[in-house]
Amino acid sequence: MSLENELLSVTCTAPVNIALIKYWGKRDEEKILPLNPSLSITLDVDDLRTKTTVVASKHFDRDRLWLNGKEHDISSKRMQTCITKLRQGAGDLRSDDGTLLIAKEEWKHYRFHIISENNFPTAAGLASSASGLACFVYSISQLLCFKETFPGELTTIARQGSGSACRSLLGGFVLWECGIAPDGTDSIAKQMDTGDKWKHLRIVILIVNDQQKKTSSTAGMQTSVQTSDLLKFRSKEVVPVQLSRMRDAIKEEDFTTLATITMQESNQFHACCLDTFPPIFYLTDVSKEIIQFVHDYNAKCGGTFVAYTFDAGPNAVLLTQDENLDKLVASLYQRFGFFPVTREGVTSSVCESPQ
Ligand code: 2P0
Repeated sequence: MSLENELLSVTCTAPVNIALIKYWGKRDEEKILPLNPSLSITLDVDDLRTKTTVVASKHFDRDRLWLNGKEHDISSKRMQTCITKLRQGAGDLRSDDGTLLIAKEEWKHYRFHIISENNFPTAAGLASSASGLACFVYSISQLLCFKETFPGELTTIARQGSGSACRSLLGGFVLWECGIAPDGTDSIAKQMDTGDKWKHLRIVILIVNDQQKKTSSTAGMQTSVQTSDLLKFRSKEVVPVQLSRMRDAIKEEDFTTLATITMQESNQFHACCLDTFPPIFYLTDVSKEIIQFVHDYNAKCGGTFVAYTFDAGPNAVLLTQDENLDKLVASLYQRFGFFPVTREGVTSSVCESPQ
């Protein structure tokens, strides 16, 4: 059988992940090695995904990428690094009966057309680069029959597309190891916990603003590394302790501790943004009202029933447990009047987690 004139294609989806222990700052810009480990939860929700189709042909003259219907430059160093590393690890393509269809050496003659779509706002602090680059790397790896030379290698490639993307390749609670090796081979993402015992966890996403943020995460964290003493202190002194507590909380199914650390982490990340010079403001007045609402809600209920976390944008991700969901949603509606419909620029959706 010859594939000389065939178009080969594969379509994959990748989910968004939400960091509970935040990644902010790199120790190596080129290889995208983080200052500290981070921990995320992968969201199992159909309306927060990237879907990517990769078509390969010997007859394409170059690699091309379309994102949400618009052609994008694919010549960035990050994307080229990912494609080069994926090509290097390509395997033989065989038919079901074992017949060799494309030998691994042949892939260098193929070029890709990559069509990617996010079904949620891009670059609004909703982890679009995480699901986007994870899907980009994963779908090309599938097409190329990529073979890992060490466990977690694919996550090191996704990491070089965008740091947080490495966490979107796995489900449940995912740890992105900081690593110590200068070549970054030990800075991989691993599933820390399947999340099977956390099926009652619910995520409520409040879209405060779906516009693209002014300061990209990449640029923002660069300035933070250069100017924020708080970030240095946090990565060395705070994150290791919080990560260890979070690990125990996940294992012990301790929502109160998980929720508390999640809020502290979010606050410290945004404090680092404020400690950056010039400061970076991702939270808006509405974001701050949501923070106040959560603390008031918990105080009124006499415990920790809901947590918030904010990434590099104003949109809130709330964590709660199934038994509290209806009450929380009713209170959100009473306070903000934005559930379940869009009102005053704020929308919300509820999803199950983890994946
Ligand atoms: C996180 N964020 O852990 C943190 C919390 C934003 C705030 O990962 O430069 O888009 O591509 O590695 O991965 C955003 O950073 O940055 C991010 P690059 P990325 O989810």
